[in-house]
Amino acid sequence: MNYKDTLMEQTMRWFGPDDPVSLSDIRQAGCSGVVTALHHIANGEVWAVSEIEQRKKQIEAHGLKWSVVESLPVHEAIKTQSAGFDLLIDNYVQSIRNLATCGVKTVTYNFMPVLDWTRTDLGFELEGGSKTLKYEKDALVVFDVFMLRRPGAESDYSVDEIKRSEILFGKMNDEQKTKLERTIIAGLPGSEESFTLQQFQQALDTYNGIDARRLRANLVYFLNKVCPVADELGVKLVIHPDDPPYPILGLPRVISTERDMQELFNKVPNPSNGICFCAGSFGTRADNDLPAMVEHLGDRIHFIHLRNVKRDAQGNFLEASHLDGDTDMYDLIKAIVRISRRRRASIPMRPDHGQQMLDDLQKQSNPGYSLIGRLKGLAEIRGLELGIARSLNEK
Ligand code: CS2
Ligand code: MN
Repeated sequence: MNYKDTLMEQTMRWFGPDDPVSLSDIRQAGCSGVVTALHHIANGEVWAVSEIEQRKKQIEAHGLKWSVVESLPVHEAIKTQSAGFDLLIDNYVQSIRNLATCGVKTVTYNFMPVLDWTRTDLGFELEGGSKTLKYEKDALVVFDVFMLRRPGAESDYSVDEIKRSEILFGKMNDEQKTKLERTIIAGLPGSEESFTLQQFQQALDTYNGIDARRLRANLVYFLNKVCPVADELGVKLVIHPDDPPYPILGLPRVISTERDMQELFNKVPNPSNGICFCAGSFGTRADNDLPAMVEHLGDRIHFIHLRNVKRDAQGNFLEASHLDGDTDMYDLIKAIVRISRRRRASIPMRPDHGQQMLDDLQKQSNPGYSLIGRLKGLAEIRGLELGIARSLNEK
């Protein structure tokens, strides 16, 4: 086997025909595949074969392949097991069948309650003028305690945190408050929901009485229905970890650590039960040892998101350059090269977000998904991987 055969498959996320980044842009960036979803189909409805085929043709017309679905969203009623959830699971299984019929066999989802990923600033300016995504704990507390006024929110934070946030809130003008609210609950790229403050509190209330144990049981229930079919069809169902990987806004989290993952694989050992290894999400916790996680979870990893974060002890983090944050990308990619060789597999990977920079600063783009920053990240990762792979050969 040539060492090139087990290098990661290079992809980028594409949000469909409305994405300001085009398929030819993605092709020019050096990708062979795209990661996309049928975002126009409402969460919970079946993805028809005709719709999947049409999207697939569009992608293939640009010399690309539809490598991974991200995401086939899991309806909130499945997560909370409320009215109609069994029917929604049937629909989910039917979408998986239809995707498999069309040859699309890696499917990403997440099991985060209410919100997909969460940030408090979508345009934090870095030295030099590029912009990045940031999560500031105090801003989240401002939103939770002083804007949303979630019942019982105060008890989730320290006295200091509340004091600091109160001062911060006092300094914010209306425009800043609206911006913070929209940033947290208007829905980031890829998420299927968007809320007003009132709707948001109602959505949180649907989790009353659902703790992590219960949420995990609901996830296991869901997988026990979907995985047997996926096994049969050769589909890999990969769960995206929580972002950030700890409870927020009083909501439970169940996919934040290696332990969470191991527990899930113990409970649902089916081969289709896999993981989307998101380095940025797991890397937000200092107690997650990423290269070790790749080693231990290796056979279950069927999709990789690479990005880096700079974090501090207070729980703040920002999305750093791909080679430049608290995650040692050299160690991480070396672990990926090793497991790919062991498995004789080329695992699809995408640079999971990028900073907004250069010409993109003047352009409309989906936060985290402008082209140039992702191209930079991809190029850095590609070079690092090639260097590691070749030097391992020489040894
Ligand atoms: C996020 C998520 O990792 C990411 O980029 O954009 O939207 C992620 O795609 C989903 O949580 C996966 O289901
Ligand atoms: Mn990710």
